[in-house]
Parts: sequence; structure tokens; C-alpha cells
Amino acid sequence: MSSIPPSHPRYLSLITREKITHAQRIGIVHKTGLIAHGRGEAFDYILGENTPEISMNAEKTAAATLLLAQSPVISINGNVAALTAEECIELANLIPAKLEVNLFHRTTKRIHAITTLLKNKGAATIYGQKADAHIPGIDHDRSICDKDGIYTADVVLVPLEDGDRCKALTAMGKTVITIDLNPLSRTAQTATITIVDNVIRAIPNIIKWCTTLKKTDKNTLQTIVKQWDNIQSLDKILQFMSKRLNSLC
Ligand code: PTJ
Repeated sequence: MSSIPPSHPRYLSLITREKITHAQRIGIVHKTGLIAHGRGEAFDYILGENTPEISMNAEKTAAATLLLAQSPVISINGNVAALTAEECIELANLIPAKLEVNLFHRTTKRIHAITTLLKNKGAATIYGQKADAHIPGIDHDRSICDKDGIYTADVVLVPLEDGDRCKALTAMGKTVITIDLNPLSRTAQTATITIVDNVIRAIPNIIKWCTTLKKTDKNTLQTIVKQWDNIQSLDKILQFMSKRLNSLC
């Protein structure tokens, strides 16, 4: 796919760009997904392109929450499918959780393309095509979901989005875990657990935590979840980013 040598200092970033632009050309990623990716890159640069301890703790809490859930769902959009399809499938199998394609720029063609991509990579069942339910309080297509999927889930992992769905899902009484490099986005501010990290690091980290915690007793998992304070964690991550910016001056 690429002629970028692995020795290039920006290799991972450039390869990730290639993945996302290729996925846009074949109809997986919406053209505005490229803008979203660029915004994410800028925030990741401030983060140091590494997972800080605060985010690692969010990833551990997310794993405990997913393991405790009765009916967890991982929501997949174009960018997530392009960057972490295999990892999301692995995570869904491990928890276990359902996978549902839910798009902001929803077309039957894109839903089909992303569903096919996930199936080709080994996912058995993909939700999102039935579209037999609506998340109340949202006027756009992101409200469309499956009754057996997001609509009746107790915990929803929504990586990489900016919008009002997160607030609407929490209003339905659901626990919402998001992965968003921008700690100031509406999604980051309204989620139950906000992981400020790149989805390409966050999903593998949640997999590692799920593997570690899989045999942990329920009480210990509940203690991890109870200790979580999202507002405090967002404050800490903003302080971390400010310090990094100051140290670069
Ligand atoms: O595939 P669709 O139709 O559902 O559309 C998906 C996009 C991403 C285009 C849509 O949800 C959108 O427009 O999102 P926004 O409003 O651009 O927000 C995306 C958020 O994700 C921003 O806050 C970015 O900083 C963040 N982001 C971008 N890339 C990454 C990321 N967060 C984590 N990891 C990334 N790789």
C-alpha cells in the first residue's frame, strides 16, 4: 500500500493516514472522516502520541465496566472500522459484546460496506442493518439503531465521534464509554467514562485490561468502576496537556 520506509520518524502516523485515506476511497470512511482524523492528530501531538497514566486508568475502568455489563455493545463508525476493525472484533469476542455499525453520514451502501468489512475480518454477527429502533432526542441518522443492539444495551462503547448521541444515550440510562482525543468535545464532556487516547492505542489497551481482569471477582471490578470520576479525570488530562504545551515553549 505504501512506499513509506519503516525507518521514517513519522512512520506510524503516515501509515495510519494511508489506512484512513484508502478506506475513504473505498467508501468505508466518509470524506469528513479525514477532517476528524486531522483534528485527532493535532490533539494526539499534544498528548505526545503516547497513552498517559490517566488515560490508561480510564482504559482499565472501561474494561471493568464492559466485563460487568449485561448487554454491552461496541459502536462502529467509518473511522473506527478503517483503523481498528480487527481489534474491535477481538475485544467483542473477549468481553463478549455485540458489534453495531452506527453512522452519522448513514447510507445503506456504507452500512453494507462496513458490515462486509467486519464480516470478512471474522466477525460473526454485526448489528445495525435492521434499523428497527431510534434513540430518542436525536434528529439525525445517528439515532437509527437496532432494538437488539444499541437500543437495549446497558453499556455502549462509542469510539471517536462528536455529537449529541452520547448525551442521548446517557439520558436513556446507559453507561457510555467514549474514546476521544479531544477532551473538550461534547462527547468527551458527557460520557460516563472518557478515554482521551488514540483509538489505535486505546482498543488494544482495553483488550489487555480485559484479559488481565477477566477472572477478577465482581466486587473488585465494581470497586474499580466506583472509583472513577470522569470530571476529575478530564481536569487531569487538560492539566497534563497544558503542562506539555508549556514544556514545549
Ligand atoms: O463514519 P461516520 O459517518 O459515523 O462519521 C464519523 C465522523 C468521525 C466523521 C463523525 O463522527 C464526525 O464528524 O466526528 P467529529 O465531529 O469530527 O469528531 C470526531 C472526534 O474524534 C474529534 O473530537 C477528534 O478529535 C476525535 N478523533 C479523531 N481521530 C481520532 C479521535 N479520537 C481518538 N482516536 C482517533 N484516531
